[in-house]
Amino acid sequence: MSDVVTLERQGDIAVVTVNNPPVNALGIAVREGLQNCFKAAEADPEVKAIVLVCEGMTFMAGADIKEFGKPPKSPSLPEVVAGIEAGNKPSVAVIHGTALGGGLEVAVSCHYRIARKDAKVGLPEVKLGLLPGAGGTQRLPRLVGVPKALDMIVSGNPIGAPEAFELGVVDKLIEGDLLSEGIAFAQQLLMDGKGARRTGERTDKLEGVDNAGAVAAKRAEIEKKMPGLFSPQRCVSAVEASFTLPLEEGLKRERELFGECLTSPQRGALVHAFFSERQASKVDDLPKDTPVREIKSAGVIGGGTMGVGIAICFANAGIPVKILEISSEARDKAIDRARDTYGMSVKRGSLTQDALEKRMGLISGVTDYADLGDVDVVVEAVFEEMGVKQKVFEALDANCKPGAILASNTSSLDLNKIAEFTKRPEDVVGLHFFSPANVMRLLEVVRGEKTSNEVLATAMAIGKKLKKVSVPVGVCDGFVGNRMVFQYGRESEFLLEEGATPAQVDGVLKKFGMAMGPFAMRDLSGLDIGLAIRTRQRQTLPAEYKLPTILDKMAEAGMLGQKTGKGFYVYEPGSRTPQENPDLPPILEAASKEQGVERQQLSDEYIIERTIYALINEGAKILEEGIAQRASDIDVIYLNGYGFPAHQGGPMFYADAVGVDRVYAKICEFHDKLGAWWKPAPLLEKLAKEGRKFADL
Ligand code: T1G
Repeated sequence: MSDVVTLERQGDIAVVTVNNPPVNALGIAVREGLQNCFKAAEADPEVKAIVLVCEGMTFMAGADIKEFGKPPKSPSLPEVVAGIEAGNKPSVAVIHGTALGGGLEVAVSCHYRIARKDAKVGLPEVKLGLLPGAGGTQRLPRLVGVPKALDMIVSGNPIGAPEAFELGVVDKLIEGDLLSEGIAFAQQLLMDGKGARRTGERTDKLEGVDNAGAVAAKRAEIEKKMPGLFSPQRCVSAVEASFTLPLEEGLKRERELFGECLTSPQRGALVHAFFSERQASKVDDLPKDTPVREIKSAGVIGGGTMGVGIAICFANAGIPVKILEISSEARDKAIDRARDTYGMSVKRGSLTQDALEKRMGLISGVTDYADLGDVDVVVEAVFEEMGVKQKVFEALDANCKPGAILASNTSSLDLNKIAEFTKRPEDVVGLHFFSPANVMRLLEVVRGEKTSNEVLATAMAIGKKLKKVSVPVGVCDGFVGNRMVFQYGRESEFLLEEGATPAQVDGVLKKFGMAMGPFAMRDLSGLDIGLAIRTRQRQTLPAEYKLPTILDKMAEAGMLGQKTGKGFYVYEPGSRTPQENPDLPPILEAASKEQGVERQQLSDEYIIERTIYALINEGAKILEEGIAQRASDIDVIYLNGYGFPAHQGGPMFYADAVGVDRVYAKICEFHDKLGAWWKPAPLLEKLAKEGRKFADL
């Protein structure tokens, strides 16, 4: 027997135990162990029933993702689950934690399932560019029906054990010891004379429902919501086989479709995104035993949208938080804003009224810095102006207890300068949230020159506690995300001067997979923000760094985006639907004329190269300056903060996919044609010349 799967007999019950930390992934050793143990239990005449249980934090959480792309090793998971289902002795899976992907497929190949009430079950393969490849697309519909199976498999989202019980995936909800509950359930089966109940043989849930209609509806939904993705439609085709083919044929069809997904480039990108997100939380030069300060309470300075969003993050994590505002009116407004924000979640059904009251109970308002004397961390979210930051940090320095973490939410100001406003620069760190802070998962953790290891480790721990994707970054203008998005936005505007329209540029980038085009994004955030940065840059940048003039012209014409009903697009009152702005063409033509540029038709490929390669070039500079630890960290920032499509892996992964040499050659061409902004990053040149990738760094 392998040591990750063991078999022991308790009376006439065989107990198969999996112990493969951290998530009992179904690597080859586990698959071999399961196959051998179930075979041995079947062959043992003393054994009347089999219980499958896992040690550690969770039931099996799926295939071992690290094995993807490597030569397959027998037994395959489909073979293992087929053997389990074929067994003649009743088998019981005892689920805790998260039975995901192959883990749930093993569970549904068992004849019965019991689960801890707080457990979750799901088939998230689609999030990795795959589909359930060990019978999940054939067996889950037999348990929950085709419509629900389609929802679960195409969304990839898990469901809680109570819902799984209602649906019939789970036969009993338990609260006690996993093994005892499993043995008791198996003994009850034997007492009741219940034997093997093979999921693959159950067809009642497939009958009397318009399965074909459900398939057609799901296909239409995918076409509308995720047109660029490769695996969702194949998930549907696999589920379709569950009611159009006998089980064996359906399983064969599933394997064919799984194979198509396994070799798709999207699988590589999505698996890269999965592991990169976990890697990003590791700070390479931080000693493993760095102490982490305990965070039992928090303070937020500023009760605007950002400040309230940050306060909600702490309350959601169960941490009491005080919002400081300059007056009692502003303080009360901030509390009302928090309540309204939660109220919208209650309206949407994603939060109960009880939970709202519980979380609001953790949020209070203060007007005096002295009231923050007891908190463990303070995050300031005040106006982006150094003078204002100075006043705030001097006050924090004078009032906060020794050891309190003093964090700035600044998105572009120099954190090192902010730290110097205090006598404790080692306790100052940047926590750059993305708006809306209580929704966006990304958190840039900005490490100042003097930020101590302990404060950095604690800041990363705060990010994890707030369920953020925390990425450590260095200090520079815009850190990583905004520094790169500036290049992308500027190039987008230059394209308008060269002949493109906002709709064309936005359309091409939406087709590439971006959540929003750059101009729709600018209209949403407000053109005045970009203009303020542009004005500052005009004063500081050398002359050879030309800037587009369209924003200035639009601002002069009062076109500031959605807030004025007119920007790159026009918006009907109360509507966010962008429509063509008839007053824009003259402004674009004037800008082209002023820049001496002949307007022309631009290709989609050229638009992608001018915008996405600008991200890549800046990302390479960020890496060589040490502002980001890894190329994959930059990908994580772009995937989680800027709507970059996960199925493209992130800007640096995309550069590797296109070919660093090809990207470098194109950037050299742009440098010759367009000047200083396109000076190739030396790292890009080095990689191109050495035939290496960003992934090789
Ligand atoms: N394979 C390998 N390593 C995995 C893994 C997996 N499936 N899941 C997690 N890890 C590692 C992870 O990289 C990290 O490593 C550590 O475990 C803790 O993870 C045939 C083909 C289970 C909800 O998609 O969703 O089955 O950084 O930090 O926040 O049809 O991990 O410590 O070195 O995320 O508590 C389907 C993916 C696979 C589940 C736990 N299964 N995992 O979250 O911990 S495809 C999944 C998760 C499949 C079959 C198909 C989460 C979690 P390190 P963590 P967590």
